[in-house]
Amino acid sequence: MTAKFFLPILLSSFGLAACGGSDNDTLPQLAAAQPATIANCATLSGFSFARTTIASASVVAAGTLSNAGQPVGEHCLVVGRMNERISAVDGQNYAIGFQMRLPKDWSGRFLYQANGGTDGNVAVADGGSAIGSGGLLRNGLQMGFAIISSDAGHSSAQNPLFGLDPQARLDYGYTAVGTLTPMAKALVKEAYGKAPDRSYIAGTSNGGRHAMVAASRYADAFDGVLATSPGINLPRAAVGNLSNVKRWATVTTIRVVNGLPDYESALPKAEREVVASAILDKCDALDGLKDGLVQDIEACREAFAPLRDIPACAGARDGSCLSATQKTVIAAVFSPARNRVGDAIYSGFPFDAGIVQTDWAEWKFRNSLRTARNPVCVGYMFSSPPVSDLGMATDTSKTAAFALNFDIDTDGGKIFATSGIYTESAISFMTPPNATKLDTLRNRGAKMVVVHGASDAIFSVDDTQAWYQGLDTYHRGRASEFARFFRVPGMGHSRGGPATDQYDALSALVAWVEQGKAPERIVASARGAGNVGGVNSELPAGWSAQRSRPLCPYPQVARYQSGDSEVASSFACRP
Ligand SMILES: [Ca+2]
Repeated sequence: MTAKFFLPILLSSFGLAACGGSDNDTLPQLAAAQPATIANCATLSGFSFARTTIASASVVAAGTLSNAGQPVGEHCLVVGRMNERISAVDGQNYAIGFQMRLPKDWSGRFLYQANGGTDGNVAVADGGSAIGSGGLLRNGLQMGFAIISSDAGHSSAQNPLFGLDPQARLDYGYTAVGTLTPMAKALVKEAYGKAPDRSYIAGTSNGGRHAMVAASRYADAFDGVLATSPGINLPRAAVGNLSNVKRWATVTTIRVVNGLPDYESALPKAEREVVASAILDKCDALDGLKDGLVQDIEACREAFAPLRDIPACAGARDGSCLSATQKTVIAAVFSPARNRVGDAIYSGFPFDAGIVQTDWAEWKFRNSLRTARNPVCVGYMFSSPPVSDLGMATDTSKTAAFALNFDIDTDGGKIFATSGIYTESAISFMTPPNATKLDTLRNRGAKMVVVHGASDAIFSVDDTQAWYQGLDTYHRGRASEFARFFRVPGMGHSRGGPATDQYDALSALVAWVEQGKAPERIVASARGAGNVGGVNSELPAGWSAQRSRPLCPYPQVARYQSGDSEVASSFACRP
């Protein structure tokens, strides 16, 4: 007995109490949500909350919205905004715009739908694409969630130059979630006569980042967190991507299209197929089945070497091989982006057959040129001080020049900096503080599911894997008791590619949070011909239209056992 009570004191005296969960505690089981029915939609127009304006509250009839060919049920749409203000920087009006959709028949659950991209747009609060997966068969409204969606503090017209306003930066980074959530829960209480029994946050890409940040900053507010393709280190990812433009430029064959370089000519689809074939030759069978999917990503790291295994051109490039310089460029682009002193600014990427997809090229090539993507994100939103020439907001030739001349030290270093009125660095406002120390979330019984495509070209699955490994280390090898990480072979950024990319991770999360059913696997399907959620045009010939695979919690891998090779039940999740 003495020893039992002495141990925590001893650990504490050595400073170990700061580590994650001890070895003998049991996590609390949260109670399941209970349904309720909305009392009166129209009266919600009179809802009162600090610094909140309700513009409208109106009933949306069943069938007005639909998803996967199914009508969405009757719900109440509440539109409003919070924290209206005039910026001292640009004199513009800012507010955190939102909409809430409250189903008539409510499950008792609240969902914060975290949106993607650079926000600035109140996406329909149906809990659809934000949840992740390609083509959901049921969205959040159909599942009975009361859902909020927001623009995260700026309008689409204020994209991307909202980044010059320090408060708009913070709202985009994290404070919009922190500001809206208490209001949304109060509105739910007014609508249904009780606050949400259980609360969730889910998002994809930047929305996945919002969810990861919430797990760290707002762990008391959410019982379940779903992050798909999360940009955990989004500013670093954008810098890493831009730092590779110079490399691509050395092997670009089409110098100018519509006044801009065609970076995809550095590695067009035919040559990406050569790379994918070389990867599959070495790695496809390592999971027990040659099926066009590399499940055993770790074994593939050992088995595949780009310089050795990608066919080299004897003469000129002809689409069946890569030049020696191309191979060197690929090896560099897939390696961690490093500054001049050798520090990794961003993770590397695993080699995976999904490199063939169109979306891979979008992120690696064209989004480095676009006025809405990497250059303006880094230049206006993440750099302190921001880039002073505002021309990149509208002039693609300027974004292209910024990308081609981007210096990972002098330009990239500004994401770590503060300057004048920009008192928080992008690393501070965009990334989760203490990302692996999720004691608050864990100890209250909340759960977390993270899903990432192995061929995501902008946010690396390896970055998310490194986060999960850090989480597990901090939580003494017991992270899987409250957080699980699923890799999706072949899938690109959020969806698509030669992959089984249709799955319902949100229902898996709810079952874990409310019933204690930890997800030992999540079944994912290919979206072949006839899929009502939307057909994936990039599925290889030879796959069954309904091919299914288990997504396995890291570090487990879907390994073929026996039986029909097109169905998930023929696979086991194993180390
Ligand atoms: Ca395989």
